[in-house]
Amino acid sequence: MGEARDPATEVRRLLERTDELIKYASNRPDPAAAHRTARIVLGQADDHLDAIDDEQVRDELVVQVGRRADDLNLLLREEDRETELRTPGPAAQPGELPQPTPQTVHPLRRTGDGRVPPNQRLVTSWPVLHTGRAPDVDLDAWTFTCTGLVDGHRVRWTWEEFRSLPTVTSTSDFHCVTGWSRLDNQWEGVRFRDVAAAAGVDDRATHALILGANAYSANCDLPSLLAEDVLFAWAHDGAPLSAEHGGPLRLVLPHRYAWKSVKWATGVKFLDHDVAGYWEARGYHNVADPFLEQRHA
Ligand SMILES: Nc1nc2c(c(=O)[nH]1)N[C@H]1C(S)=C(S)[C@@H](COP(=O)(O)O)O[C@H]1N2
Ligand SMILES: [Mo]
Repeated sequence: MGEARDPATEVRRLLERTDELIKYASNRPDPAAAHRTARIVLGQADDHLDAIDDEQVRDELVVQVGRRADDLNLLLREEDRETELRTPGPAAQPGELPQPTPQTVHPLRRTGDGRVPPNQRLVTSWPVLHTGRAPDVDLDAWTFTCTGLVDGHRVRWTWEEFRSLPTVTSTSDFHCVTGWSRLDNQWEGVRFRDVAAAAGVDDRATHALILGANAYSANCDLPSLLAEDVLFAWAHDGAPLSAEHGGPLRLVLPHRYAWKSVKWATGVKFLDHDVAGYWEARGYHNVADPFLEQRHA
């Protein structure tokens, strides 16, 4: 027996192995098998995370392990589906119920505790996650636009006008689909429902698309958006929202995976039907309830 390795070193070593397996999977006769092996290796990395004493190092590795888990689960989900298409099961007998599609097994099997959704790890730092570059926003030129089923089909506010809507604070939890959760975030902003009311939303509206910089968007049914703790926020834990976290303004939608909490929000389109947002059109779940683990479509 060699000397026990430091858990952070062990996680990094296993992450490297995972990356190699993913990188070379397409050169192998059975890429899906390589992906399944990668998921087992990643599961071993995950097993060492709790033993890391340094919180900052642990958070950083939680984020890295989570990203790979999400990538792998998405790949395996597609591969499972392709296999199913190639090998259809026996035709259902009359009266037989259709069998549910097998769910991708998450390697990081941890149950939730009522407050923390299943397969999430707590972080105390606040990771930054987004596609593309954080935009440089000039508040003097900033506008927020509601379109679709609103008064006159378009309502537009300047920053000053937007800030004159009623300000509230709300404490809520934040769950990223890649597996980290940050509890007790104190947000300051304006409730989505107050924005909707000020825009004069039509009774026919059933859904909304929240728009962000760089053509990012997320969709949600309107009743869920009208909940008390859904905010457009400009401050977090007592400090103005930084540009990397979506400042000057972001959506906070606590009861959905965090990809729906659109950063650098520029407006809302109110609709009488559902339209997929950025990630929802790329294999992620349309609803995205973290407690039901609705990660991928
Ligand atoms: N405009 C925009 N908003 C976005 C994203 C993005 O790529 N672009 N990423 C989402 C994802 S996946 C997450 S987890 C959260 C992360 O927010 P944070 O960086 O403040 O932790 O922002 C969400 N909002
Ligand atoms: Mo995320």
